[in-house]
Amino acid sequence: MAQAPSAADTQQPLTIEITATDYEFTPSEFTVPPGAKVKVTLLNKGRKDHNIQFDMPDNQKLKLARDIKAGESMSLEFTAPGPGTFTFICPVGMHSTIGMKGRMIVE
Ligand SMILES: [Cu+2]
Repeated sequence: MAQAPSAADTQQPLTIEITATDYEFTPSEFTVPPGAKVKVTLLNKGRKDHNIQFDMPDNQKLKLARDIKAGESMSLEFTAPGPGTFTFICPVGMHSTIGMKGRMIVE
């Protein structure tokens, strides 16, 4: 009889969908459990290019492989760190200073 796959093998990532407009993320806050597999999909519904960059522990920055254009979407997968609050921003131009920021709460 075949062995059942372990929980780790079958764990599906938690999918978080975030919409980028000029110049806002919706939602701008989400919560995930520590150590969870997370898949963030950014959908660009603005006119400008956008990206999403997470400030992770140890000064690590995680962002999409490239800025995405209007109408495009792209995903980023990572493992949630330990408990805490982690900011994310749009690293394109000055977008973060005019509103493109949010936070990921790990708890
Ligand atoms: Cu942007």
